[in-house]
Amino acid sequence: MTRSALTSWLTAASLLAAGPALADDDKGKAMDRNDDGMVSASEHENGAKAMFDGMDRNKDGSVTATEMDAAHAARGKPARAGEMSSAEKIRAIDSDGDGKLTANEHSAGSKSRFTRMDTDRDGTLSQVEWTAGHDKAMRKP
Ligand SMILES: [Ca+2]
Ligand SMILES: [Ca+2]
Ligand SMILES: [Ca+2]
Repeated sequence: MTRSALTSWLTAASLLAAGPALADDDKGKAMDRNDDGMVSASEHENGAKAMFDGMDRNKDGSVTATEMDAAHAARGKPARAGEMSSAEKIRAIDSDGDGKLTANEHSAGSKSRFTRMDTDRDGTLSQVEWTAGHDKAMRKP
């Protein structure tokens, strides 16, 4: 890790301590609870659950594209060019195809994403795996 990468990593970690408003790119770092530089499966699962709860604004147990858009807007991070829209992100893991995500659909989707991102299959995501995998996951096919 270069010094500047380490610095931004540490900055993100301290931003997390300051508040829940996180940019997409900082999510991997935010999930790294024990600060060992790796995201374990359980850290990833907890992070995904917290993300889901944060997006489910009306607390009806499911997340719609509108809610996901609102969550992104609240973080000041609308979808970037070339990135999937909220509707597309939902469609990718919406197993019953009703256009919204339940907590189960979201957790199953994030688990399979974790497996795909863990390219060396050691059960944790390094910063490199996270960055590469996340960029790929968010890009339009
Ligand atoms: Ca909802
Ligand atoms: Ca669904
Ligand atoms: Ca790994």
